[in-house]
This record gives sequence, structure tokens and C-alpha cells, in this order.
Amino acid sequence: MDADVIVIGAGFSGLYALHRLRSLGFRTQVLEAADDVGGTWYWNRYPGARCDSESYYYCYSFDPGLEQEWRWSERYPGQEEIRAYLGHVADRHDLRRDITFGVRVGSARREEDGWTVTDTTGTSRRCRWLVTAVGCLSAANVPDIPGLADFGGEWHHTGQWPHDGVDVAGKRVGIVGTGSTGIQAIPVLAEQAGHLTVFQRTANYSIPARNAPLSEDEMAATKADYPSIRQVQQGSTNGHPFVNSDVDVLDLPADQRRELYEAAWERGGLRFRAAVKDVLTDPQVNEVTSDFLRDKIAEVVHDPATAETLTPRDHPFATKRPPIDSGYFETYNRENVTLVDVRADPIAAITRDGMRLESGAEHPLDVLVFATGFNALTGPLLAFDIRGRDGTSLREAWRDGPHTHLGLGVAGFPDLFTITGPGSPSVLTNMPTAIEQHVDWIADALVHLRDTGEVAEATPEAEREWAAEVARAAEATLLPQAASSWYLGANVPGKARVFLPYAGGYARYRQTCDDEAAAGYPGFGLAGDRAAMSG
Ligand code: NA7
Repeated sequence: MDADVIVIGAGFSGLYALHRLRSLGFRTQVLEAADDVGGTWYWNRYPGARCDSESYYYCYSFDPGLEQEWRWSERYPGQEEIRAYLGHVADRHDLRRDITFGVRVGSARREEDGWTVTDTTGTSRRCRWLVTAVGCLSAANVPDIPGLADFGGEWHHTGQWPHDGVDVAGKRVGIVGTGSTGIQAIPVLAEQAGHLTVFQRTANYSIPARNAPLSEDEMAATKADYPSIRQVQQGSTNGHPFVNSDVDVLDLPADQRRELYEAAWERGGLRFRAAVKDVLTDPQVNEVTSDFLRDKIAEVVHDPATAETLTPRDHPFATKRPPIDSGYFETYNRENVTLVDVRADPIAAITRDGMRLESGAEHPLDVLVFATGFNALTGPLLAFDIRGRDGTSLREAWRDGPHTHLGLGVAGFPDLFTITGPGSPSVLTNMPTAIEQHVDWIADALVHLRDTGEVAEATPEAEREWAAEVARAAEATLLPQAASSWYLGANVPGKARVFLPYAGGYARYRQTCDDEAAAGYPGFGLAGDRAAMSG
């Protein structure tokens, strides 16, 4: 064996997995396709790339010394700052010596006593346990638009942005997509480009981020308060350190309701959503909230027709991942920005000179940007060929949609652990919080397996029960109402429509995982099953 554990990926997940497993005495090797650490934050270098969670809690909690030492500069960390942070963590914990960079995994095959992982150059490495840390939003989704290969300008997906940047100064730039990424990139591109054309299919809600530099006093107060901040995160539904309000807006008179929403709008960011209770479960509360946000668009955008096109009417607020922005709607008041509604007049083709719509309208472009998102959650795992027991292929096993136990393990794939896999609450949670929980749980499981010599494999029954629980949790919310959401796999043509993340809340999920471990991992075919059989 080359290692006890091979971890694929050196982003937030892979780095912490390496640190934790190594400290428990596992010989651990990380394989990473990029030439440095960072994962998502290594690749997503598009203009305006920034995290929507606030910096003081979008970071690791496992190392109190690191919390005290690191100095965040802004309320929301930019891509380069997060990359620097992860580089610092790698150095502080001497992680690089166990990471092989520039190695893309092509396949992973289950053998009798472990896994053989083969990279795209044909080099194989053997390990007993395989841990995937490949991210949830890392497989770029480039739409299959006829003519793309003939485009005479340059085009880029935001998640694969060139490292030396893209010169858009004075150029005619087009951008497809108005999700979180497009909404971050559009204001910055508009400032740099000669002209920016935004091709919008679905209008989106967005809340001002209210980004600002962090003062010494704010950082000092945060640092002094970390233990209680972390405690709130652990007990929360989504890993953020703020508690959802218990105010029922429907009980408030109109003026107080308005006041409440205005105050939340001023606070900005993901805290807006926490200002009212039941926004994702009560359709009436959601409608009132959505209306407030729709009105804001009309207030900000000068041209009424543009404002109307920008106003979301087809899905309730926050049923698609709610973006936050810095000057997004204001951008449409600029002379050099045009909004094109490709729901009304769909994209027909890309030509040598630009974009052609079904009406025959032509939009000449020098640069085309795809902010078209990702094949979320399953895409990164299916990007390489994983073969389990008896040669079963994961692509085959998940043909009709993914099935996992707790998002952490898959029936037919012994001793494989998937950090933030489909069925976990990861993408609905502050990501580092979810990641630390997953890694800690996997680390405990591996210690158990090392001690007992057992092999862990999710049982089909446990998978069925967990799938039912994931579906139940989603149905209890308004989330499935957004028909084109990537939560449902609906953004990728041909992808099975299954609600992918667990929407029952982070704290509940953590408890479920803890119960699974305390019971001896019955859902992974261990003590629980034996107890049942002997009973
Ligand atoms: P998203 O949220 O999946 O957004 C992708 C956007 O691209 C969205 O507006 C899509 O419209 C649009 N899109 C995708 N394909 C097409 C085609 N073929 N034609 C026109 N428009 C298209 O991805 P993001 O990168 O913004 O965000 C992903 C997550 O990363 C984010 O939620 C954070 O968690 C971080 P649609 O809505 O499907 O009509």
C-alpha cells in the first residue's frame, strides 16, 4: 500500500482531511489536479469572485491559534484572500509534503483489500481507504450551444478563468448567466468592458452584500468572541453564526413590516433571510418577502422595462441559491450595459461574430463569458471512473440519480467516503462548517475501522431511508418549487431530477451522523446489522 488513505482534492475539504487523518496516525496522501492548494478558490478567478459567507466564519474552526493569527481584510473574503488563507493553512500545518500537485485522477478501482487510484498519466497508487474531497461546485457546466467552436473571439467559463486574467478593456463582452457568479461578475465587467451584454434566462433576486473593510476593532471583537460564534454555528440550521428571527411578518402592521425589511436590507447579505421566520416554509411569508425584493429592483433600476425583465416572478425567493451583490441592479443604469431576455428570445447559436437569438437578432461580441454554473454535487464525483465492488461503476449506479447514506458513503463502494457528497447538507450550509463536521465524522469512522479491521459499506436499506429523509426534508420547504434550480439537477440537460442536498438543517444532520456513529455504524453494514442478525 502506498498510503492508508488517499484523499482526492486539496481545497477546504482535502486540506483538513489531510491534517486530521495525519494527526490520527494515518499515512495520508492527497492528489490534486491544480499546481497549488485552494480547490474552488484556486479555479474561480473571474472578476468579482468573492464568498457570500462572511470572512470571520468562512474559515476553519479546528485551530484556535489560526483564528487568532489570521487577519481578514473585508466583511466578505475575495477569491485571492481565501486562496492566500488556504495556502497559509497548508504552510502552518506543513501539509504540502503529503500533497502531490498536478495529478488528475482518472479512475479509482476497488480491489480485494483496498483501492487503486490511477491518474491520467497512468500512474497507480494503492490505499486502504479512499476519501473524495472533490467539491460540490467544481464541474463546469458549459451549455451546448451550436456554433461555439466557430466563435471568433475568446470565451471562458467563470470556473475555469485564465490565471493571467482576461483583458476586456474597451471590448464588447457578453455574459450568459445571472446566478451568484454572474451577479458578482457583471458589475465588475461592466466597469472594465467597452460594452457588456447580459444574456438572462431567469431573473434573480439579489440582496446587497454591504461589503466593507474590517476594522481592527471589529476583528478584535470577533477574535475575542470565537468560542460563542462557533457554538451558535454548531446549533444552527445552516452553519451561519446568526439565529433565524422568530418574528412572524404576517402579524406585523404594514409600516412595521416595511421597517423590518428595510433594516434587513441595510444589514445585507445572507443575514437578510434570517430577519423573518418561515421564509422557506410559509408561502405567504415568502411572497411578502419576494414582493419587497421585487419592489427594490423597481426602485433601483431607472428604465421600467429593464426593471421588469430583471424582476423574478417564476420562483419564490431563496428557492434558488440567493445571490448577494455589490451594485448588481445599479449596473443596468449604465450606458454601456444591455440586458437581453433569452427566455423571451432564446439563444439560437453562437456565430463567428457573436450571439444570434431565435428572432434573428445578432449581438456582436469579442469576449463571451459563461457564468452558467456547475454540474453540482454529482458532477465532480462522476468526472472520473469510480469502480466499486464487482467492478460496479458509480456512473452506472447513479444513472437514475445519486443514492448515498448521509452523503458520506455509497452501497457497492466499500471503504469509500465522500466529503460533502449528494445527500449531505453541504451546499445549504456554510461550507467550512459542513466540511469540518464531515471530515471529523469520517476520521472517527476510520479509527473505528482501523481498530476493528472491518470494512464499511453503506447498505441499500440505509440509502433508501436516507433518500426518503432527503426528499421529506425538501418537500417540507418551498425549495423544490424552483424548477430550474441546480439543487434539483435541473440545470444540466439529461441529469436526473432529484433534490440533491439535505434540507433538514445542519444541526439535525450532525445529530443524525453522531447517532449513526454511536450505534456502531449500522447504516454502513457494521455493528447494527450484526446486532439485528443475532437478535
Ligand atoms: P448557477 O446558480 O447555476 O447560475 C447559472 C446561471 O446561468 C443561471 O442564471 C442560468 O439560468 C444560466 N444558464 C445556464 N445555462 C444557460 C443557458 N444554456 N442559456 C442561458 N442561461 C443559462 O451558477 P453560479 O455559478 O452562478 O452559482 C453556482 C453556485 O456557486 C452558487 O449558488 C454558490 O453556491 C456558488 P437558469 O436560472 O438556469 O435559467
